[in-house]
Amino acid sequence: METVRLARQGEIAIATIDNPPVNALGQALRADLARVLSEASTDPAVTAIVIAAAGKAFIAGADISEFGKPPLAPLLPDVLDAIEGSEKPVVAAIQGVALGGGLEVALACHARVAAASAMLGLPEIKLGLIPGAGGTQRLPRLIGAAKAFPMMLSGEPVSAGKALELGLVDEVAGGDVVAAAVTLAQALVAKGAPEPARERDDRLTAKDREAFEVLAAEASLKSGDMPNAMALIEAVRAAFTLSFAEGLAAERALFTALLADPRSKALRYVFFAEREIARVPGIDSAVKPREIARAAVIGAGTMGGGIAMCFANAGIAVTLIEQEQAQIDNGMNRVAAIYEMSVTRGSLTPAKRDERVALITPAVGLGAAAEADIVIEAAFEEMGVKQQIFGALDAIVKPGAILASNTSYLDVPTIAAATTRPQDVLGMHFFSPANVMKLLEIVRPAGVADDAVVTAMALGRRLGKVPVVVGNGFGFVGNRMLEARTRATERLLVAGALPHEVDAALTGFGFKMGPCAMADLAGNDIGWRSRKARGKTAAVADAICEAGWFGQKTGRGYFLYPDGARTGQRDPEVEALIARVSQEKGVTRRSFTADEILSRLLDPMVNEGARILEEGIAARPGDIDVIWLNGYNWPAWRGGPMHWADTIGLGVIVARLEAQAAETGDTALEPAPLLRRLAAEGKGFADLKARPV
Ligand code: 3H9
Repeated sequence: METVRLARQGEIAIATIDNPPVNALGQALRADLARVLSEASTDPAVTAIVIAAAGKAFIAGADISEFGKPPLAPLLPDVLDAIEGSEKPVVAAIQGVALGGGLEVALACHARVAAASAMLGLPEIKLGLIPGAGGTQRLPRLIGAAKAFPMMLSGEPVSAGKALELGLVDEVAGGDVVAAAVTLAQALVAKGAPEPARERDDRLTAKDREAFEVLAAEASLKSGDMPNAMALIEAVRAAFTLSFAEGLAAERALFTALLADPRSKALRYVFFAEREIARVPGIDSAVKPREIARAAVIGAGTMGGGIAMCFANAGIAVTLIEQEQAQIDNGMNRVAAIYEMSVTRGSLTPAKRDERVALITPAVGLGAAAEADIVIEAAFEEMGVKQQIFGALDAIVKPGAILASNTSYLDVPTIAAATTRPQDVLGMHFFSPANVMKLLEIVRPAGVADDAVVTAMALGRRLGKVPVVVGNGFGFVGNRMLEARTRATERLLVAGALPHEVDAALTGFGFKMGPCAMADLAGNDIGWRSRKARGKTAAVADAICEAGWFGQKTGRGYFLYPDGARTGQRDPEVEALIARVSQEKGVTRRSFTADEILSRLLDPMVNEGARILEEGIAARPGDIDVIWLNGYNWPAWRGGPMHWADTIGLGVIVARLEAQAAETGDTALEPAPLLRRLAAEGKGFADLKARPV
């Protein structure tokens, strides 16, 4: 099928790109574009060419799925060279998004017209790359490096209006963008083609270079673990120091090297994993969501209030319900205070705040949930409480309403059993703070209707979340794996590591926080209570709680937080306490390297992830990775725990787990059968097929 259609409007040829879903520049499109342009160039009846596109995007960039495979001709830089070298003016008619290679196509044209709603950007940096088809050379020539560099460094697209202001487009079309591009093309024919970007150097002044170098120095300080910021600096600098052709070659070499970098591979893997979650194995893609116009949230604590804010922020009316007036007043005050903070910080206007607060109706008593299309229960995490609420809701809410529990650990079918409508009951596990965190685990118990799951997914997206469908099972996916890491932390502390060493290994890996600082922030008493309820112990963590050291809120936990400090300091008393625990257990403490600590923290998580896949609690390894990236701050450039394990090699992970299991006698560390099988077959998690949860 042809991906570019050629039509004529008088003497102007219009090449319309049509390569759904987003006009990515795969090989077929590159070849068709090159062929159509050559046809139009050689047609004596044609005086100018407009490149337009059908669908929601002008062009979303290079086809990311082709990266890492042998390059197929024609290469994009060569197609762009032909466009720019055309003797007949070529005008881009940009509607929707022009991203990456898509914007580079437009930059190679002799002029650009954008629809008012268009967005233009070079987001390659977010994939661990830099523009690779002339973006780093043409954009500085068009708008100056001091403006081009920040656009490429942030990867954020700009609006058509902003693009006009920058000089990136020549015109913003009031009406039809193709018609405007045709008119501009005619005007260019009349006055002779303008200089192509590659021949311009009027913007690359000494002053521009100076301003760029200041920005480059700032950026190199912040570039952290990503090598592509440095490559971007080098490529943009080449626009000043090298000829256009040499600059292009330098850019291409940097781009190609980055393609092979594991950090870029991980980011590209994440791009597709985050889109894959929308396909729920076992549910027909034709199943339609139910309509959600009004919601109710039960429980106005921190979690319930945060969830109500998610609805209000998305423009959906929500009733926030408590048992007593004083509780709902407190809850509404908390919500108001959070909105107020956003106003103070300047991220929300007072008018928007009022709009959002007005969407939240406070109420006392479950009766207020009667008209809701979805009810999310965020009450106390105790089965009896949840069952009572769901039983009562069953008699109140209208038929077809979805009943969701925001439980973090409890058995959803048992909650559903309190109703006469298990087909409408599922879990929607938000993460704290609910109005900020992106992750949403949607728990799909046996017996729930497919359209209820699809509704929860669609709603999650409306709320700006990353919704992942998971199976029912203690702690679902994220918290179950977190528990494996928490147990690993305890083992390390008993064996000889200290809290700051454990945390440093994880922050060195790329996490914002280590497990000890995270426990101190969340409150050590939470885990303590949950362990007690399940008859479990953790000698160090229990001893810290018995001393009353619950974390930041008490000024000390694994670390000391003097005068309300938010960053902890080493605490000699805690370290002595840990040494005492080791002694009581008859353990001779030894030191651990950061690498040893890392493998002891992460390998058990991977093992738990393998069990989760085996039990059908997660549909795909990628789903687990998306959960850890969006709910637990796993560094994106490491691709998530399952991807990370694949990069290490499952055989290595199996051997390390076996050694740990033998050393500690902990059978939970025995490699999961799935992990063993994949390792024995020389495969990775990436080789697994999706299965229904
Ligand atoms: C680049 O251009 C390098 C060049 O400088 C140099 C080259 C030599 N490729 O996100 P959605 C698929 S690097 C392949 O759900 P939305 C996506 O997987 C590239 N596939 O829709 C999904 O497939 P499926 C620079 C792509 O409306 C479907 O399209 N460009 C690509 O929420 C719909 O996507 C970027 O980084 C692609 N480039 O958002 C832009 N893009 O339905 C990346 C999308 O099978 N793309 N797909 O799951 C985006 O930011 C968003 O997809 C976009 C649409 C805003 C376009």
